[in-house]
Amino acid sequence: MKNIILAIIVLISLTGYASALSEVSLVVPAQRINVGDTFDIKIYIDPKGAEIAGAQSNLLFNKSLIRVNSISKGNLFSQYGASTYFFVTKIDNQSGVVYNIVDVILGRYNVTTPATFAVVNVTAIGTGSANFNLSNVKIASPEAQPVPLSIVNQSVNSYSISDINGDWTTDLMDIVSVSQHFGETTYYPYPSYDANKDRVVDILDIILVARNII
Ligand SMILES: [Ca+2]
Ligand SMILES: [Ca+2]
Repeated sequence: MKNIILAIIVLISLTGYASALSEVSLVVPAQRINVGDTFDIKIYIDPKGAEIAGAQSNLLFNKSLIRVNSISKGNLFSQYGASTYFFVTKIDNQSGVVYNIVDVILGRYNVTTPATFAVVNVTAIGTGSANFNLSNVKIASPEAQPVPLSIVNQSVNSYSISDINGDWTTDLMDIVSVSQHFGETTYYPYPSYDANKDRVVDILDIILVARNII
């Protein structure tokens, strides 16, 4: 009996010390992205039970594929009603870096519930696989101590509108792909074969492909 109690005490102690790392992750759209599309990427923070009061991060992106339009504050640190101070030092589309996305709670409060830290509005300007990487990420406890964390980066494929089957070229196979759905009605998020996203697959979609085939 004594051993069992001891084992339970040890187990509780271990659980207490083995706190999970806070996780900072990028969330990208589920729908297909074409060149010219503007969309949001979210920086999401799950404190995994830790009390946190502020965070900072850079965001690296492929400057030939992505243009960053704006960064807006998420609800992570204000979700319990606290005021926060949010700022971004610089959006550098020439270098492909957003410097210092920062948000901090005003007053001696903290949050423990996962939520969006910041929303990055971007436009796809080229075709290819665009990587998004967080760097210099720091999360602060209310006692101004660093909170151990892990990072989950993401990438987004950006296609030409005429590359219906997503194989990075526009050819007759893309016309075949549209023809197989000809006459169908579509719904959001629109499939690639409704190239102009007007809810019907017709000659207008075929033309968007055909004019890119020599
Ligand atoms: Ca193709
Ligand atoms: Ca259409």
